[in-house]
Amino acid sequence: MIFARRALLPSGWAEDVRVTCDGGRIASVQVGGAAGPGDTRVDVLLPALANLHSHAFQRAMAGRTEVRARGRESFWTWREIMYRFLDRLMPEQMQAIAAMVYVEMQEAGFASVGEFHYVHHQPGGAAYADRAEMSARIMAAAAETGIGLTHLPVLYTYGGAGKAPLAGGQLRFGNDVEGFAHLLEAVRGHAAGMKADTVVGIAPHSLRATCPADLAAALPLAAGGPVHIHIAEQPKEVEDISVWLGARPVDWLLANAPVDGRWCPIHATHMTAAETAGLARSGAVAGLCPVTEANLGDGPFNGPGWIAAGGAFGVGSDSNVRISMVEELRTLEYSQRLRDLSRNVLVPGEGSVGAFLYRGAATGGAQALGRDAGRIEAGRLADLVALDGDHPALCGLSGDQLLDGLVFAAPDNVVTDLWSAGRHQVRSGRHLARDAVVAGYRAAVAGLLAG
Ligand code: NGQ
Ligand code: ZN
Repeated sequence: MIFARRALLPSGWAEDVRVTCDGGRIASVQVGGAAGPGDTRVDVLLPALANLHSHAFQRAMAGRTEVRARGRESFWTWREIMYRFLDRLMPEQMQAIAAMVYVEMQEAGFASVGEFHYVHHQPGGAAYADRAEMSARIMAAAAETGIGLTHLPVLYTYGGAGKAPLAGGQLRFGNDVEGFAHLLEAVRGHAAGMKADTVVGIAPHSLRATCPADLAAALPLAAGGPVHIHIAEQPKEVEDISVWLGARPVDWLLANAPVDGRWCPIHATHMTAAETAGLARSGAVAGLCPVTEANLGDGPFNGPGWIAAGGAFGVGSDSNVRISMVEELRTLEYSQRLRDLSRNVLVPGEGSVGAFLYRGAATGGAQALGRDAGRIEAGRLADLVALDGDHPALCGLSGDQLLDGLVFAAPDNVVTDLWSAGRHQVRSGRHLARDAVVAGYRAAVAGLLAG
């Protein structure tokens, strides 16, 4: 049971709110009552966000790709380094790194993660004895940390647009559709042993890593679950797809795939006005990763166009170079201000930017992960985060202004408590498994460096 001095409910802000949970879900929400004995007392209670896009292993590359040298200045040269890095990664290292990432996510205020997972095979491309060995490692990390997992095994068949062959580090990703179906079967077998809020979806990596026929054949394998795909992140990708398929990536997708509310196009950075409106109206959730998009030099999202068309959105930490819920939302808005030479861009009409971004990312992120969460109301998963409203960054703020303080002024450590489907993993700002997970992470990084 949780007793909050203030809580953000679907109807708005409320005071003295008691939330009871049962089986990972919110059982009741009572407003204006008193705390019960043994209640966890918190100050500000919010629906916790989903982190809708993560490649956990990339966390261990943070700080290793920021030196400028000739041939090291683009997304594509970053990707070369990333491929070399992952080519040494062993299953136990994958697990240790993912556990660290999930601890950091929960401490930052994310209750769940969409793990967009493509390192399936051994270096060189041979399958592990258990085809889903690496997925099982991701699940073990989720189980150890208690984060809510939406696992998104990736279909990655080709090395580039026009069915180019896989090369180098990409060999670890490779599956044809038949191999992918086998992988999914094994993944679902492992997932059956996980907590009930675990979700399995699919992720055709990008249009360049699949082809029209394979994409059509793979989509039914989602079986009603989420479908995530990288799209239009870099200008070169837009050019390559336009040359190959005769249309820009988002135009092509809208014309050739049944894009709807189960879909989460990741990045969607380089879109025309018509693509922006069309994709927004499809009901798909834009999977925005503002910190990584800044780090990789992708460009700013067309926020005003997306919002004008009523588009849903959520945020993810993608490369995990930095894991911070507040920085994702902050960077999203600041990317718009820097481009438009304007203030308070991401809100329809008039109103609080922090409140619009937070509420939108809460419901959009949950939708993208196939998670019945994003609002504090009976029946939903208990994905909850508590903040210290007395923190210097927040004291004196209330109502939606508190969310403006959170998004624009607060450090991560305003988070005091976090529950993932009712699992109370962060208390007094610290994840319960932090010490053991940090030790495992340090050992994994040392092992990678020694290799
Ligand atoms: C990824 N990252 O899947 O991690 C990609 C690079 C690729 C971003 N698109 C790999 N930011 O494109 O093949
Ligand atoms: Zn990605």
